[in-house]
Amino acid sequence: MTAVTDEKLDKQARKILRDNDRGGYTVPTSGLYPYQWNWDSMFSAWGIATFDVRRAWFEITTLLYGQWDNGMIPHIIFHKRAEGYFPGPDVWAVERVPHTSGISQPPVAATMIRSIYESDKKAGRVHMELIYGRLVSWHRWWMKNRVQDGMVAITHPWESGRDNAVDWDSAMQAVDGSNVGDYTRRDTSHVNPEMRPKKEDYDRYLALVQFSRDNGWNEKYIAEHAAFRVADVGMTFILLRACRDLLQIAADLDHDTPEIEGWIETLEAGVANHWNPEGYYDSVNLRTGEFTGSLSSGSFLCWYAGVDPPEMMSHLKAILAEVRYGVPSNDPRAETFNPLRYWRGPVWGMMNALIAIGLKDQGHTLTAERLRKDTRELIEDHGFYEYWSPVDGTPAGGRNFSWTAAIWLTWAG
Ligand code: 9WN
Repeated sequence: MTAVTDEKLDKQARKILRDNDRGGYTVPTSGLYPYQWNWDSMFSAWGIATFDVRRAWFEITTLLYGQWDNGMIPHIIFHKRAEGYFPGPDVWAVERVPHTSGISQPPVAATMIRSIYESDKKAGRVHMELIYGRLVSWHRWWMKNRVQDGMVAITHPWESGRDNAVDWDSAMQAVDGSNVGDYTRRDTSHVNPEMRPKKEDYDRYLALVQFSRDNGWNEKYIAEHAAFRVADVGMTFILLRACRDLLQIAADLDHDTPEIEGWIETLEAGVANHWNPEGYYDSVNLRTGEFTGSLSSGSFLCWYAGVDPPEMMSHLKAILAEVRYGVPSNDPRAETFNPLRYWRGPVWGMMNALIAIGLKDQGHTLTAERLRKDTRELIEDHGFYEYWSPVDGTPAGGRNFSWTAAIWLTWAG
């Protein structure tokens, strides 16, 4: 890789983030995802901060416009009308402005914001002071409503950010998708349907939205009665990491820390409950108490959360030996593996960034570097795609993707 090509890709990455700017918030990609998505937006802010830190703070502020009074930060903020995505605000039927979805998404915000703040300590302090309380109330919402036995529960596969991952297969069997009525998907008109979740998945996704909507997004009721409730191993690791970063922010701003320290203790204890006796971190179907039997990319976020069992490194090495480009979102030796179907096999650049950050923190620098090199090559050879085949690098999903551009500027490039 020459410096000239590097510069060209840097320029392209910045252009993608600017082109995907809708006036204060960044869409994941034009067409396929025309609104502000929670974790995408925080990756975007991280990337934008490398060339326009004021705009990065604004990105964070617009995400927080969508925060509910109970602290929840929704997975989509529908700031203004846009065509081409289903389900839109009418399906979620959340009565507030701006309209939002009714579920959340992986809380990478505190981690990304800490990094932006570290790079903009002086001028950024005023922003940090302003949003700190909102971050705390979001974390408090997770701890109060979603933490069970120290593990983070999701109420919908979309909440995990890893929509059709194998982790949800067994739990989704209990969801009846046969009565959701007629609807028209829009995703399959933007990208190849073979690279997206199947119709039977979508029927169930909608059934879960309708159930929670019809029950007024009441967390207590949903916790007791919804068919689907899974302790997501990726989510537990992400929240644990985010709490550690929030603690550092709190200390820096001179705020009290015992509450956050308590959350960290709870989640650290919960990590043990994700340990499948087969020898790896796994999600747990909370309706049956059974492990989901999936060694997926969520499991490999352990290092990102500061957890480093030798077994996980052996698994990662075995999996990396099977594919040309790591980390696949599903175990390539599993029957369910599909190299192009979304979260059932493809490699995702932003997951690689999180996994590699963790590996590096824990001193596994060579493996972290392999992930960076793989990701660089995928972007250099094909462009800023949503995801790729880990087998041969075939690009898939949306093009000119914001978080792929962001991780190029911050980590891969
Ligand atoms: C549903 C926007 C989002 C990402 C998720 C990814 C995908 C949405 C969809 O796109 O999910 O939220 O319609 O497929 O799985 O991680 O935030 O990029």
